[in-house]
Amino acid sequence: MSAPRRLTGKLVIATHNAGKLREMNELMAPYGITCISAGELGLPEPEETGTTFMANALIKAHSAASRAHLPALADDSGLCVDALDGAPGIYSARWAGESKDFTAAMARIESEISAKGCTEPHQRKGWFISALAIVWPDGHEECFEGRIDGTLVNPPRGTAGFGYDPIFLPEGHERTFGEMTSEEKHGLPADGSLALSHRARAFQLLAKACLA
Ligand code: ITT
Repeated sequence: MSAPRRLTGKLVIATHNAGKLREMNELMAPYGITCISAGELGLPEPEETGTTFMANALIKAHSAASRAHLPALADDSGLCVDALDGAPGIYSARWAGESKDFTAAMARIESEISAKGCTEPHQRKGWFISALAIVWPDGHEECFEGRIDGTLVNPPRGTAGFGYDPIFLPEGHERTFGEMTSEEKHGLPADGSLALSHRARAFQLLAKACLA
């Protein structure tokens, strides 16, 4: 196996999700890479036809890299609920519909798990996954995945973050992602220990492999 390819110069952040874009910009900030968003370049949103998080991350990164003629980083992520056999999973964005209504998507999760009688914390387990793919214009790919386990709370708590953050209580913590600062949710510990969020954990692997 060859060594991972290093990232230098400019990088397209291939997302149209403002919350993810902010987190990815914050994660990249210390590394001296010039980040340009898919929105700034007017890139289209490709159809996510994959059946896994990584397949969809690769679809988005290939689409952006070939159009922008630059390396592109995409994230495909989502919330998986144990009691719902892993749903919404890769359909996490789609559960919020065209209007991106995550209040409704969180209410749907709550109604589906309460219909199954899941009231105790141990019956309300879930996990976030982030699949990160970097694709270069010549088609080279580097892939990384991060996961954080937790419990789903009701009612939702906090207004920070985005998406499903207000219902996700990461294991070992007393505040949801929606109640945490961005530094607490996805900051990279200076001592190199494991970061908290799924995206930060995937990014730690990416940084080790592809950033100086
Ligand atoms: P792009 O494809 O343009 O990146 P998207 O929102 O469609 O944006 P996904 O297909 O990966 O992205 O959908 C993942 C959804 O899962 C996303 O819309 C969020 O609602 C949710 N999600 C992912 N990471 C999250 C996080 O850190 N906190 C809260 N919700 C998250």
